[in-house]
Amino acid sequence: YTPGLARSPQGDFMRSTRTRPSAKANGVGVQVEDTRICVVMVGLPARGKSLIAQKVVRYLGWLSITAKCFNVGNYRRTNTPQPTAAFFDTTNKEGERLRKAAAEAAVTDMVRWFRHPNNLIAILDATNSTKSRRRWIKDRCDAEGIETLFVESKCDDEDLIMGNIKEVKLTSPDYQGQDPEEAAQDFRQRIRMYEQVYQTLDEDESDMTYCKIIDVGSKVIINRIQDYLQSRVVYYLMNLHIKPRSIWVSRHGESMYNLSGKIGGDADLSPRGQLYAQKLPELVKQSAGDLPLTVWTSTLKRTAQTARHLPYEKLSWKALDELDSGVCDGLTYADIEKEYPADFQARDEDKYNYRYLGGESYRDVVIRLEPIIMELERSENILIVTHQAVLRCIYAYFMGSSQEKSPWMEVPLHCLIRLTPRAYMTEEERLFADVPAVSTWRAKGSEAVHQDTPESSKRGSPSLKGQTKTEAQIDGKS
Ligand code: ADP
Ligand code: FDP
Ligand code: F6P
Repeated sequence: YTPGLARSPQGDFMRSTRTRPSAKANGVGVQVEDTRICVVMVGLPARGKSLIAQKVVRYLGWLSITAKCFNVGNYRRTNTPQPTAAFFDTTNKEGERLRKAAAEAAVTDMVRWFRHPNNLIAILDATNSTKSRRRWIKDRCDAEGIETLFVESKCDDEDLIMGNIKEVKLTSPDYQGQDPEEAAQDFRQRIRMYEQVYQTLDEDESDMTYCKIIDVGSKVIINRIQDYLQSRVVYYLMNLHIKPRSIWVSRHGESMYNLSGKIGGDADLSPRGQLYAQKLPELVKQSAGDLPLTVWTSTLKRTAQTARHLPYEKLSWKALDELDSGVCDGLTYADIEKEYPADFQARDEDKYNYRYLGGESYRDVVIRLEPIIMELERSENILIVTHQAVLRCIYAYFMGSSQEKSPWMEVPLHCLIRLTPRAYMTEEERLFADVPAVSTWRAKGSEAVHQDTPESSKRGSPSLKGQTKTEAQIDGKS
């Protein structure tokens, strides 16, 4: 018997074995399938394919669905590190041979990767811009019993494409050490080479499963979406946008329960917590200026009280309520260690998967936060006032933090975190209100230190006061 580990750490979205081919329902009402899917990106260069691929991998990883991106450009760089546009001319026989070799190497590695039973979704990130190339990939996957989902990004907005080239392509290793203006012209010329042979997904390919995203999602065409995982990926893609925006997250102000070291509950703010609530509008203004914002809170009193002076539209979500600590609700960590010693230890050993008796695990919280993430992807500037565990889960989605680390992350009270999605990564900024608060953080294997948050926790990594810091380069192209 392992306290709290009622469910396999494989997770709620994973099938339990590969020998059961049909769809089945799991404990939280989410259907999972016994499928392996190769998501094949399609489109001219600088259409956001890599950005989409990396976001999908991060989203699926957050949901414990093992996914990996195979970027053909990285394979091509091993044989041709810094090609000029002429390399991509389809009349260039040697170029064609080397590009095909790179695609072969990526597909071979991908097929090998799929042999591991936990590996479910691969993204083959290349232009895959001709019908013959796509047919070849489909045949390779069919032979291995791997489903294919073609995802095309089609966009002809010349200004947007030039903007994309300047934003991401000039820093590519392909152009390292080169003059930016010449590099931009060469990349534009590279795109022209692809334009000569590019074939958009069309009726001839109606036997294929595909999703065609036109003009950054203003129109989406889907064909033959077959199962749960495919529709999940497509639904996610339909919600993405690229408008510049930020997401601000804060824990509620210090509560009376925080002061006494108790977990859970629905306590009021302490006097210091109320002071944070008063200072929050100024802190937000300092970071967001006059940007329009919507505030999301949980349904618990301490978040509503924290948000009450904020002059923005507010929405409260049950899904943002704190991790349910079940029979331990209202106890201190010291009480739990005394009354439920085996549980206390089990939680330390595997905090992400440990489920409180009659309560939740971090894994459970991630599952219930999924609609919040989807809504966040659709939205623009949002400020979320929530709780320690929930904030860690939302942060983990944006920063790609691991399941081992994220439940232990230190998030001091009275601190506002700004997350700004950029191409291939999320930028982080932390701002502290000058209002002391108790520390609710407990390091793995230690006693809870029931004292005010020390200044060092605000200064040391990753809490750079008021400075911009990139926490994680999410699976960036090398
Ligand atoms: P590709 O892999 O197609 O060469 P990248 O992913 O490297 O392109 O390009 C990233 C850039 O594309 C970013 O500036 C991002 O804002 C932009 N972008 C993201 N999604 C789309 C889309 N659906 N259509 C056009 N541009 C997009
Ligand atoms: P990437 O932007 O990912 O670097 O520029 C287009 C490019 O990808 C090349 O670097 C890469 O060699 C090629 O696409 C891979 O796609 P194809 O195999 O379809 O040419
Ligand atoms: O102590 C504040 C609190 O939000 C509790 O209500 C909750 O149980 C706890 O933090 C979650 O943090 P951890 O998972 O580190 O115990």
